[in-house]
Amino acid sequence: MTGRIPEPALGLLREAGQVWAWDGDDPVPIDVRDAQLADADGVVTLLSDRVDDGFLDAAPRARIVANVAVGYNNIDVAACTAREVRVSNTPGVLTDATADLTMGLLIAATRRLGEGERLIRSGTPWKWGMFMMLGTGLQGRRLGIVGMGGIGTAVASRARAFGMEIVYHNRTAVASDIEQLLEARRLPLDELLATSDVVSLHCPYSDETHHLIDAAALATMRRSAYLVNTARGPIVDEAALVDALDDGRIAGAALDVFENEPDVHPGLVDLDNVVLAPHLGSATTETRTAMAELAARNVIALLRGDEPPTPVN
Ligand code: 8YV
Repeated sequence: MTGRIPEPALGLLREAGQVWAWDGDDPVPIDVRDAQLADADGVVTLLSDRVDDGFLDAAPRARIVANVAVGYNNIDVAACTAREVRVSNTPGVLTDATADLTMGLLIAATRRLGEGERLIRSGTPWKWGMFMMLGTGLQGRRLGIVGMGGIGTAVASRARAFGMEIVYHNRTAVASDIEQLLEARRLPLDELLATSDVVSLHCPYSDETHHLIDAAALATMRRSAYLVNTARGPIVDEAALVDALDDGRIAGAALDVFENEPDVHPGLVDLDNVVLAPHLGSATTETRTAMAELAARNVIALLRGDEPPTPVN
């Protein structure tokens, strides 16, 4: 294991075999990692590990790479498949936590909670005012969801409870009973961007979605609209977003992920109309434990000769 994972998952792996886990706070040094990979039959990886040919060369015995994340853009899946190395991820168990955080960010942005916090903590004198720090209500507003998988759908059902109208963009339509339940409509991306009051990103990151939200996409959004990103940073052209926020071409943004994580574009830090969170989408004790257990179960199943429960390849 390239990093520490919650104890219940570690326990599952220890019961099943011999375990080595990097225990440092900094990323595992490459030479230490490679010395361990040399004998590993399975590897548990984190979002911060790049699993490429170099990594796989160091792990000639590995038969599975179990990523503790639903996103697996840190893994060269084709390179793994070419070497008959299985890859698994952790879908499902983090859906609610990520959808909850998305709603938190959405409300923080539209109700200016970050600005309010900073005002009070700065010691600036303030008093209640009829026109003080007015935000935007959600009732009757349109939420445009880009990527209507498990997390996008869970965000939609929460947003319905806040009285929002749902539109979505996805390669395929969601099941008609879910569409009906959410009263959701599938739209082309440009129409979704042009008509939504809040745009929330829930698609995977790939070559296809790199800078999906670029200057041109931002220009089609309403001046009163907000962008929320709890998916992956590079889906958004961060420099273009800073320009759009700076010029008031959109009203605000709330971001849990960044283009060059953990670096954050300095322009974002300077802006008041953006809420920033340090990749907390799945960060609850229960969820991280469930993710790690699922990764452990994938390794154990494969090494016992069974099909892993949540394979990617
Ligand atoms: C995690 C995530 O915080 O699952 C994902 O794809 O981005 C988050 O749930 C992270 O990946 C933990 O490694």
